[in-house]
Amino acid sequence: MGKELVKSICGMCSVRCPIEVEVVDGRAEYIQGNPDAPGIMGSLCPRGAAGTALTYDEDRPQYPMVRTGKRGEGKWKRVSWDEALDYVAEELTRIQDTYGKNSVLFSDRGGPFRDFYRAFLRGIGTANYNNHDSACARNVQNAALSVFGFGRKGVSYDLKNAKHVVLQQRNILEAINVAEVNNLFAGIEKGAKLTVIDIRANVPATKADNFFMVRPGTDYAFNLAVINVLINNELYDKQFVADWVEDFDKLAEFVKPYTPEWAEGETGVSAAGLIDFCNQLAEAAPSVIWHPGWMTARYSDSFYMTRTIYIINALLGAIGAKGGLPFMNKPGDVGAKGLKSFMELYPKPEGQRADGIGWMEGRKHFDAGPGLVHLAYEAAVEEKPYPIKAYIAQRHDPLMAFPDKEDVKAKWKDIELLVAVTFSWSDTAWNADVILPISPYLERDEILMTKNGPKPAFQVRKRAIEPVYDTKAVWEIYAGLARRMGLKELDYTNIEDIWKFQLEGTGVSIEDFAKTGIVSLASDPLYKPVKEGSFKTPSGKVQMIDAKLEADGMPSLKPYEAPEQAPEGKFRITFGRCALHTQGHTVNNSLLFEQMPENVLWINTKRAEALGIEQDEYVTVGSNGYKAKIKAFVTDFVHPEAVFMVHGFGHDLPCETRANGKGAADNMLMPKGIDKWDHGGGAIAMQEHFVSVSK
Ligand SMILES: Nc1nc2c(c(=O)[nH]1)N[C@H]1C(S)=C(S)[C@@H](COP(=O)(O)OP(=O)(O)OC[C@H]3O[C@@H](n4cnc5c(=O)[nH]c(N)nc54)[C@H](O)[C@@H]3O)O[C@H]1N2
Ligand SMILES: Nc1nc2c(c(=O)[nH]1)N[C@H]1C(S)=C(S)[C@@H](COP(=O)(O)OP(=O)(O)OC[C@H]3O[C@@H](n4cnc5c(=O)[nH]c(N)nc54)[C@H](O)[C@@H]3O)O[C@H]1N2
Ligand code: SF4
Ligand SMILES: [Mo]
Repeated sequence: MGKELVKSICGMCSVRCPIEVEVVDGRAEYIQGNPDAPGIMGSLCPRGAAGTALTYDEDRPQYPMVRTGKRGEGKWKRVSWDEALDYVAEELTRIQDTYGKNSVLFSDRGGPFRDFYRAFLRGIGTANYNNHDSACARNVQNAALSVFGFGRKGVSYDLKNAKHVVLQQRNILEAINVAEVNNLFAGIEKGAKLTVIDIRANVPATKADNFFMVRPGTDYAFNLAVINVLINNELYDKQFVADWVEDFDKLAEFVKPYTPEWAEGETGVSAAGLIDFCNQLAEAAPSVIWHPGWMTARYSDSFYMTRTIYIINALLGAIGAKGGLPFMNKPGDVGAKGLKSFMELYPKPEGQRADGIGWMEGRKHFDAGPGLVHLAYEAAVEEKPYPIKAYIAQRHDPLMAFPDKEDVKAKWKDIELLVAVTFSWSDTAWNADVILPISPYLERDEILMTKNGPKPAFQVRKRAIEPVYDTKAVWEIYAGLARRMGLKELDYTNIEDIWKFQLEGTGVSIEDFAKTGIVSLASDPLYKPVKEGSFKTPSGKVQMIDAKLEADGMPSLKPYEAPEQAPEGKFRITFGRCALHTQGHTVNNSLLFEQMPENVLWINTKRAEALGIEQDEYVTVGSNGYKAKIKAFVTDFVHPEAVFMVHGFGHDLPCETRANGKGAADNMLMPKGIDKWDHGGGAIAMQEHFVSVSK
């Protein structure tokens, strides 16, 4: 067999960096970044490099399984793929015949590989497709829609050409996207300034020109004061505002009370520092990127906070600007034809969504496409507007991604069929009725994906090696279910035919991917000017007043409310990512586990002293009956009101031989947290909880 270099796409997180895999005698030996890919330059993050350990991990589910004991008891029977798919298809049919088409709920991680299985969902007639995003970036998505009329991916970040980058609650050097990191450093080398606004000194803070440690939960106050200064000191882009901002006068009136001196009292950041920062921004405008954030499921005002970020970018003229937030290009923008969609083979399913999005009072302003899955769990409990009796979690671990897994499990108790489609063990898989194990990314082909951006492209994920265990690709699973449920349009038996369907009419053929794995649809990056039609709001402008939001009973310009105070002696729980792990699903990866086997609890020096806690000592962190042991990281560089930990630890599954029992689970420190959500943006407010810490 010899040595081979296969171009593919990383699957260790949702960024999907282009990779090159060295395969020796059929075994994946080494992974590096695809040297032909723009922005990657052959580099990968540590997780991407550890993909081989996922591939050869004996701890992962190796074959399809059906539960034999009670839910969550861990008793399984090995079945063949035919048995597993027959069982799921029969159960889905029975449930739909008994309770109606929409009684099947589905959720996934989102992303560019969804078209085929979303077509399957349309084919079987359920309206209840959801992604995971109410635990992630939904507030950003809905804030972008509210201000610009297009979603968060309607703009990109021109980090290479920026003159000032602002990271507020955005940990760009640990919550990694390799191309973004490389582009940021290219920008910094050319002289870009970096400002970090955070509740602790994260890694980006160590590289920053300005670091503002804000009181947890007061970012909205900080931003309102920035708008106040930009307007009062006339530091905004007057031409851009005159041409493209609607109801600017209402904004100006609204921010009047929010002076920098007022904000100092709320946030702890000096008024003089804030004013100086605003002057720096104005100097760099329009080549400024104030990143709107990513994991923003944190507070009940995170949606409004994110709206202010988009508004500030607009005031600085950065929307559509080089070095700012240029408009994203799709294939059509550069004169190319997009991939043909399987979803279009079927009509949109009829009936109301179970989560109420699009039709229920207070939920009409949300983006209906991927829904808000936590609200569909409510429907499962109440059987309103109809019963939910089957649930497929595809590449989604809601029991770890949402707060308080016992509470979430209780909401699922009347669901008759729980299916986990996954490549690793997870709380959700452990609690399921059927496990359909996916081949990890090195072992599977995937439908073609489109990468929108300055230069849109098509990309292919090709299997680098044959499956190590009895697992299947995502398309094989849904083609198998489609075959059994009479959807002959999706009854494919090889990926080449799928690719051929997708490429129809594009003028591109699968051979064009052979050399680099990527087919670029433009030769140069395209910067589209702001013009008529750029903004998809009713007025065609950046809107301060969102009529849809107001019709749902919420103000567009919401007065600031101070965050709840921690009860005496307690701390606000905060969390984030680290460079070495992806969410909860790499902790058991042998290479990454070796580098970082547990998380630590960041605690401010003064507060630790008062509790008699010393550096590296194990402490107990607890809330509402959950208690975990975790090592203390005592530091001046975290706000005294908060403790911080990396998410994804504290596993308790016996099948995960390495991760079991290591570190603490932040998600367990948020009792019944799924019921606390931001009604403006739709995401869970995970940092509205307090914990105790003891020696
Ligand atoms: N308390 C707390 N909760 C959080 C967070 C937090 O920081 N703290 N972070 C939030 C964020 S930002 C997110 S994005 C979510 C993440 O949580 P999820 O949306 O659930 O996503 P993952 O944990 O990445 O993956 C879920 C499952 O899919 C499996 N999987 C991974 N890749 C694949 C694949 O390619 N195919 C298939 N079929 N399965 C795959 C994994 O093994 C894992 O079991 O959690 C959110 N929840
Ligand atoms: N290595 C790695 N990279 C990843 C992921 C991963 O799991 N591992 N996951 C990917 C995913 S799904 C996502 S959503 C992104 C997340 O990307 P980010 O949202 O950028 O990452 P986080 O580390 O969750 O949080 C960012 C920062 O918010 C800070 N923070 C917490 N509370 C507050 C607050 O009240 N105010 C302010 N100003 N700051 C606060 C934290 O200290 C942290 O530094 O990362 C992606 N990239
Ligand atoms: S950021 Fe890292 S883990 Fe994520 S796709 Fe890129 S290399 Fe893979
Ligand atoms: Mo996320």
